[in-house]
Amino acid sequence: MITLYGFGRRWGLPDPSPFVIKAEMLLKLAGLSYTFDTKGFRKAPGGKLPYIRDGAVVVADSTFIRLHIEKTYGYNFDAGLSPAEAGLAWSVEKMLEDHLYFLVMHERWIPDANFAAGPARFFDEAPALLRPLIRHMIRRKIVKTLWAQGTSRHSHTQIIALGARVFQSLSDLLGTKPYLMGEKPCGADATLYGFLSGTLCKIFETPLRTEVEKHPNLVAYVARMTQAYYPELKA
Ligand SMILES: N[C@@H](CCC(=O)N[C@@H](CS)C(=O)NCC(=O)O)C(=O)O
Repeated sequence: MITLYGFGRRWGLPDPSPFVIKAEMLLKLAGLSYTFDTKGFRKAPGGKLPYIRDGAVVVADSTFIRLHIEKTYGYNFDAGLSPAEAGLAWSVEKMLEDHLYFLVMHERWIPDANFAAGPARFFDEAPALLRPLIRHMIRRKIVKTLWAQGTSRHSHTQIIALGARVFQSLSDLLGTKPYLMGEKPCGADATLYGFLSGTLCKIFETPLRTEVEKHPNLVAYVARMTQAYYPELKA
């Protein structure tokens, strides 16, 4: 039995982390049984979620989880795609993970109201006296990350403009297809769903969400995926 370690259901999402949603979606798409464990963060290899335990094997990072599933269970997430289509799907995935991720992170962690409504709540269980300090320290780490990566060197208008371009390209790519590359979900759909559902999350006030909402096909995609894979969550 596989154990998936994530943060857990929050904010009306399968998980606050798009990478955890991706990993869970990959397990679902491959039809593998798994249990979801929300207590694994302290033991996370590399200090990040998601990771999985599969028997004696521990695999960290959503992309390596995908490779593990492909190798160990012989599941081809991109079956039926041409090499060019699979290459495009992989590129879209990496645009989301290595570009959009930081725009979303900015919107969740930097505006005070969004931080208070979302990430600050991660530390609600910390001892009351230490809680403000822990919140401050972790937020400072994110501020440094966003500066080093470059996103917070842009104005807010520029950050939203970058996001708008991402959503326009995703909407154009998806078109009227049910899934990113056609009639059935491929590997990158796991990632696309993780990021779009996270950006549409209603607890955050951000123009990034408005930019997604300008594209009815993206909104419908998230509703369709939620209905199909997380019927317990309201679409
Ligand atoms: N490349 C990793 C990224 C995972 C990741 O960035 N996880 C974040 C949550 S979205 C995390 O666990 N951060 C905790 C930390 O940095 O302390 C993957 O694909 O799994």
